[in-house]
Amino acid sequence: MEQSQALKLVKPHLTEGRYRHTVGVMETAMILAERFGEDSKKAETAAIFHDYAKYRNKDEMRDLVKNKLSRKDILDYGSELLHAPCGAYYVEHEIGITDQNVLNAITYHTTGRPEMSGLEKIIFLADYIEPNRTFPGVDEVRELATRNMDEAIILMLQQTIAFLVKRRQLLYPLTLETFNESIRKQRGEN
Ligand code: DGI
Ligand code: FE
Ligand code: FE
Repeated sequence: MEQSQALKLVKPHLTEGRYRHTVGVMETAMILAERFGEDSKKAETAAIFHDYAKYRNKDEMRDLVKNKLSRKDILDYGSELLHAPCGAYYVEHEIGITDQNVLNAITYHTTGRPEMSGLEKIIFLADYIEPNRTFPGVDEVRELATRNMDEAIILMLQQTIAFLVKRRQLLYPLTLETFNESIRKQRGEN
């Protein structure tokens, strides 16, 4: 699908600020794809639709994860996590995207997962470092992302988990598994 066409389809689902974020994720993801030898067209598509369900009805999404997506466990960790797996479902069924790697990149963009594909890593990271993000520590992750995607992801997970702990938010087990696996892999490589 043409970039302009995809952006036109996602726009009515987002606020103005969220649309700006989406364009930032798209541009960042395409740069990362070039840099790390991944398919930049898939990165573009996954990025454009990654937050497609951000503002969907929460009860509808709770019903969807419970009954259609077999991800019932997500319901115990607050409502912020719903938009990722539900977004992939809606994008498949409403937009007609069928590429499983693109759909997985959307499903896992908030938590990551162990053994992510290159495309999944790119969307996970681009969502965090796109130019409109201003969290403390984001520049260090941006710097690492210029040369080592796995190191950038470790720092991003470290900061995200610390942020959640500080606010006494529940940690979703998959977020922790992603972190643990990244650390194990890094140790194996050193
Ligand atoms: O949708 P975005 O704002 O662009 O970014 P995102 O999809 O990464 O969502 C960020 C939100 O997800 C943020 O409010 C923190 C939350 N989150 C990420 N990992 C976890 C989590 N929330 C809980 N409770 N547990 C997690 O492990
Ligand atoms: Fe998101
Ligand atoms: Fe996002």
